[in-house]
Amino acid sequence: MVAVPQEPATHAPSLGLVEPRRSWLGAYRVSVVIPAKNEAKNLPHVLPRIPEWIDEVLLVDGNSTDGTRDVARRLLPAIRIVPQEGRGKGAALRSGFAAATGDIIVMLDADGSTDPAEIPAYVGPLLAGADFAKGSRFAQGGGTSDMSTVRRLGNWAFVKMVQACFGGRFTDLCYGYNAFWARVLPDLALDGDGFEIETIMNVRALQRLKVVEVPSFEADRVHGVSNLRTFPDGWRVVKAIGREVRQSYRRDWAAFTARRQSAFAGLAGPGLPARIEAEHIGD
Ligand SMILES: Nc1nc2c(ncn2[C@@H]2O[C@H](COP(=O)(O)OP(=O)(O)OP(=O)(O)O)[C@@H](O)[C@H]2O)c(=O)[nH]1
Ligand SMILES: [Mg+2]
Repeated sequence: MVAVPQEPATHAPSLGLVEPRRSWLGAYRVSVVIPAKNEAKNLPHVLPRIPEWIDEVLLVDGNSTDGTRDVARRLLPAIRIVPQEGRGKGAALRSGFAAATGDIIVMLDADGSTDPAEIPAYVGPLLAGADFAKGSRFAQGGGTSDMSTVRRLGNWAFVKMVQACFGGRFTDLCYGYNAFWARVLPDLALDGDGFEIETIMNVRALQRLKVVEVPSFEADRVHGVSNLRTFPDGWRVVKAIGREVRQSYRRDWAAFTARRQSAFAGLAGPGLPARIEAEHIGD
């Protein structure tokens, strides 16, 4: 058997790119945004796995007290540490997106459950014409070993709820591994602070953008405990879906009344006398 040369497992000292490797990306730059709250022990399972052709890695630190920032700088000297404005994963991601300079933004977690080696599977569909590449643990080829039955049921119910209101054939709603063109950020107009951020993002993307689902595997977090509290955070997701539905109906109603008003304005305007004149000419 021919021995296949192995890729080095660690980064080059800076995020300098190897040109031939990224010719397929053209001139586009890719940023990776990673929210992290006390993930010092997990970062060694994440940062060295980021492909070397990534232009920029931003770690949004949630006031960690376990040396997360130092570990990140040691593992990846070129990393940008971004302080978060506000509290929660949603606030962290919004700070990271605002600071990112890439044309494409990839978001993934710092706990070792989302594998940076999957990044090309997200970037590919974007280059092929999608606006938003949405990770899914339940699409064919995806999976999870990090989801309790209760969370699985909750996610399934949320998917069905959103499908009933907006349609679509997507398979996952509350997953933290996505990628999108930075230019769509104004369309998403993100405003959530907590774990509902992914739901808000996905629901808006599904309504407004060209979305492709990417099968992804979510592994167990390597060390530490989850920041997510199943029931309070699940309730935040329910409220976020309710808000999106209300906003969508309000928008539809406003569009409907605007259409009706312009139709009436057309009837009462120059159109009507012209028709009457035409009838007289016919007499
Ligand atoms: N900066 C920042 N990061 C956060 C905050 N809350 C969570 N995170 C990060 O967001 C990512 C996802 O959080 P987790 O606690 O793993 O939540 P989860 O993935 O839903 O839960 P598990 O499946 O149990 O891991 C991790 O990288 C966290 O460190 C926060 O308030 N600020
Ligand atoms: Mg996690």
